[in-house]
Amino acid sequence: MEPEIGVVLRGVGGLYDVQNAVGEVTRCRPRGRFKQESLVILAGDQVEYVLINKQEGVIEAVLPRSTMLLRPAVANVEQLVVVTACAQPEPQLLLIDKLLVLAESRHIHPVICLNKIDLVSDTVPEELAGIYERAGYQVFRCSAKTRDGLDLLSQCLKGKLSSCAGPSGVGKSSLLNAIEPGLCLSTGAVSPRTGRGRQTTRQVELLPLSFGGYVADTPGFGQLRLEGIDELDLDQYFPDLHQHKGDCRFADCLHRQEPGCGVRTAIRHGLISPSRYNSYQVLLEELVQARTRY
Ligand SMILES: Nc1nc2c(ncn2[C@@H]2O[C@H](COP(=O)(O)OP(=O)(O)O)[C@@H](O)[C@H]2O)c(=O)[nH]1
Ligand SMILES: [Mg+2]
Ligand SMILES: [Zn+2]
Repeated sequence: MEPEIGVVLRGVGGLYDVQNAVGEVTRCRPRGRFKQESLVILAGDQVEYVLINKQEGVIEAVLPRSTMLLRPAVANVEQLVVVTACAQPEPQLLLIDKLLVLAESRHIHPVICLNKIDLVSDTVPEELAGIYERAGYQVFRCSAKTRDGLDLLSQCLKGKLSSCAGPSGVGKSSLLNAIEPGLCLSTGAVSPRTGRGRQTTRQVELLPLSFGGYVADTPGFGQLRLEGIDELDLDQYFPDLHQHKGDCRFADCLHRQEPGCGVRTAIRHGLISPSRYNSYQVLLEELVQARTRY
């Protein structure tokens, strides 16, 4: 029988739900050699599988991955939607910048969603959006509650494999529920008893969107550590800083105290948002600390 190609939606106790191009889902087990060769299958993987009957199949091969996120692990994410609330909880600019660096370093296209605009006056989202639009990012101003901005966000999700990221309580599940009412994701920020989000699943699941595309419902990228980034490369993942690097006197300028630094000149001229440079400095220090810990 001709093998089919599909995308892994979720793993279920050693089996995998695979969806083909016309939306049919087949529960598949991996070929025996996957275990022998300790090959891992992730949500988001494109796989080749053969049907053994109407509902069951066998995964024969995993196609090469274009991108890869860890903790939670999900393959082939094209777009990272960095979600923040305008209030409740307060935006954490450092975390937003860290998620943007993560995406940039993995060649995943990041966009930003400012949720809960209904809770604040217009100046709050405009100030936040200003920081990120100046840095070249697309910013969506949304409210899962009033449905403001959801059409534009849906358009951005259409036909792509996206993942939402951001701290618990910002409204990731609420946004997805509002965009795709059939999903019925559980919402409600923090359980007062455990202090943790109510969503306890650590498994990643890809949610098919009725208008085309998938969103990974991840438990969030909580303990986010930047790993495997060279200190000298960090500025590449800050496009707004990086565009001034050519003006630095030294090619290996880290934009700290070096003389003739084009990045710091740009900041003095108001061309870079101070919060972005602050995040760069904090993350650079984190990378230095991680390197010198041994
Ligand atoms: N006012 C307001 N509340 C929201 C909005 N989006 C989500 N919430 C509330 O924020 C809380 C956390 O939402 P949830 O979707 O669980 O956040 P998640 O942890 O990021 O998935 C819930 O009580 C939601 O009802 C919004 O746009 N406006
Ligand atoms: Mg949630
Ligand atoms: Zn410099």
